[in-house]
Amino acid sequence: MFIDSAEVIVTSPDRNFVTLRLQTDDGLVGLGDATLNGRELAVVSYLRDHVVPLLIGRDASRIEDTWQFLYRSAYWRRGPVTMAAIAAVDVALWDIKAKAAGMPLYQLLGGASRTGLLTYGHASGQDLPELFDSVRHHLELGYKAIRIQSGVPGLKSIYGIASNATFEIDQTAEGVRYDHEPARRAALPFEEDWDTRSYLRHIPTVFEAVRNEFGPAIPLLHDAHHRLTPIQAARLGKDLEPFDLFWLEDVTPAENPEALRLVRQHTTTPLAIGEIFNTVWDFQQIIREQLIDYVRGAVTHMGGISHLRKTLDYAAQYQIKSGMHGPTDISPVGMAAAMHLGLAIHNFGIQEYMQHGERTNVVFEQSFTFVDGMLHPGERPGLGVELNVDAAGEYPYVQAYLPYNRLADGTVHDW
Ligand code: KDG
Ligand code: MG
Repeated sequence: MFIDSAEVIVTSPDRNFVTLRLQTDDGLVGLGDATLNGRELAVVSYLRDHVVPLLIGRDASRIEDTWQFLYRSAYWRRGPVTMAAIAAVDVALWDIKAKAAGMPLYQLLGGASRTGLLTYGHASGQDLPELFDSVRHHLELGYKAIRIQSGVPGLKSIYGIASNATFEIDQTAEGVRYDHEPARRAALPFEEDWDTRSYLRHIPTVFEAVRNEFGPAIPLLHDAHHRLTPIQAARLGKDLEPFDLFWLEDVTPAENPEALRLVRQHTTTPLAIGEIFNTVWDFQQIIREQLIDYVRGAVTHMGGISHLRKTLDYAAQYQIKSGMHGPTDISPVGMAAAMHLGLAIHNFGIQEYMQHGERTNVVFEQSFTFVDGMLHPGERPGLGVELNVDAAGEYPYVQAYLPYNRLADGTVHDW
């Protein structure tokens, strides 16, 4: 079973996606997601110019060997572009192997450890009435766990609020709905504003109101999106303790994960981190020292199923669970890979699931189900996702950037 063709397909039905499509000499097709939000074309070039030529003629069954070859032969290791490119190859090869075996991929990963995957959705609002409506909407959709993001008085536009999002494409078209897609289709990144003191004062009042309205039982999550210093993060964790969060995410920036030591000393609020991490080595210390409770790594950005599985197996030894990143910038191919892995591993925690738009669901034909707040990848051989190449061709790449933050005095701040 040899790799006969390797194609990198960029499509932008509701947003940009980069997909690697491998085909073997016996006609099996494997897909891998290589989408890196706002930097998509860098991965396209990495794949087209430097990886695809190495794949043609390779034995498609040698997944681990191909991973090690791509990782080690480049010399320049790690980083989001490299690891997204390797992830796409890895996932496409797993897809092919499972199709060759005639099994859904989770069977090759050890079979199902559960009947479905608990998910969380994104509720948000500029103010409490808008937020409560959004929580109710998510409950109606079946979600059993909900992330809460709120506007902050005095700030015009901040991360995570669906009603902030503006798009060049027609987001009001029937069927097109994203909870929150932060990347905007424009030539320059959009500027948002930030004030940590206002945020720290406001967020505990939001959780108090949500608990009063919706009760103590529902698992609630929150994303601080890399904006706090360790001591600020410690205070937020402490202030949120009465509201029993499922997790508090990305409290400090990714560069110093050991900063979580200080946070940990002050709070029992569970911590999740790692959506922008790329390798097991980024997680090594914080897993070993038990500084986190959930690994946020995505298959798409962590070198694929092979490498994220190793990371999660390591985490399992320390009672740390998965919380795989699942925003809309993970394509349906990346989401399917996450679902198969999540179904198979023992230390699954929760899966983020934001739901793609209608056009995306036409370009990517999928077999997963979402019933009563639980995802399941389905029983089709492989990942259970097929790329409709003709439909993909109707939506060429559109330049889009993630926003960035400035403080009131004009200083650039972490976004
Ligand atoms: O591309 C950036 C988004 O994926 C990110 O902002 C979403 O933080 C995020 C989350 O937790 O889903
Ligand atoms: Mg996040």
